[in-house]
Amino acid sequence: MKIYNNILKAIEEKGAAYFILIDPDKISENNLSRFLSLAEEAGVDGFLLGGSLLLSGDLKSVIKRIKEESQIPIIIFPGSVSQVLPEADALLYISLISGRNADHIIGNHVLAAPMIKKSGIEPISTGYILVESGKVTTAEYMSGSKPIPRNKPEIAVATALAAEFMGMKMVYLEGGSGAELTVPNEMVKYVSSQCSIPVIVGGGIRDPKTANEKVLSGAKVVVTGNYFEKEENWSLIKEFADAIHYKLQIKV
Ligand code: 1GP
Repeated sequence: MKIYNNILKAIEEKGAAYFILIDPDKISENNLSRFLSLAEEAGVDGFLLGGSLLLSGDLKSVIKRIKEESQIPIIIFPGSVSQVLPEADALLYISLISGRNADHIIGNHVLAAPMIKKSGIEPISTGYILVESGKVTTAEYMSGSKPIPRNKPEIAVATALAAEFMGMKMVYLEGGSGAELTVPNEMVKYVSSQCSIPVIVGGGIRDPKTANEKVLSGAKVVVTGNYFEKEENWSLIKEFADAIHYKLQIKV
């Protein structure tokens, strides 16, 4: 429970936590050191690693590099059972509860459970909810599941409550990586007001203002991925972190 407790602590102290999703296919290992030190300086709370589809990236070696050069926790964001790697600090044990595909709700979890037990990696049970975001995303296509319509926040609330009642520790409202449209603020607000577990929001967040809107709507963890795949954007990591860590700004 160490990493989960650290996330709760970050939420308590900063208002919300900030995770950056690193796609091992896209990160350039040459400049990784600079990226890591910028993330460290900005106070990033965690790196998510993994994805629905990995082509050439070597997840294990990227984790090793990050561990050598950074203190930021590494949380696996598994697209498949093969991404359960003991080198990471924790793993989002995601159950795709907006879909009705049993493999993504429990089947893969059964396959992964003995590996998790053996490795000692911390599983963080998370209800994963895909939200319609303008176009078909990789997560939607690869999982073969329909996202919740944008104008149906009540379905998102009912699904998130089911996750909470099943004992899951967090709920992830996901627009999908590279989403055209982010999860609507109204949906984030409604789900956050009804659920007592932390709500993670990600997908298509490309500026600090939007990140700030998500936390003001009640998100407790904000995830960005695509935006920092371009090195010219790295100078903005701190601005994103400050927009998310809104409690720290109030104190100053
Ligand atoms: C995907 O929510 C994350 O799982 C991040 O999305 O790459 O669009 O920032 P982006």
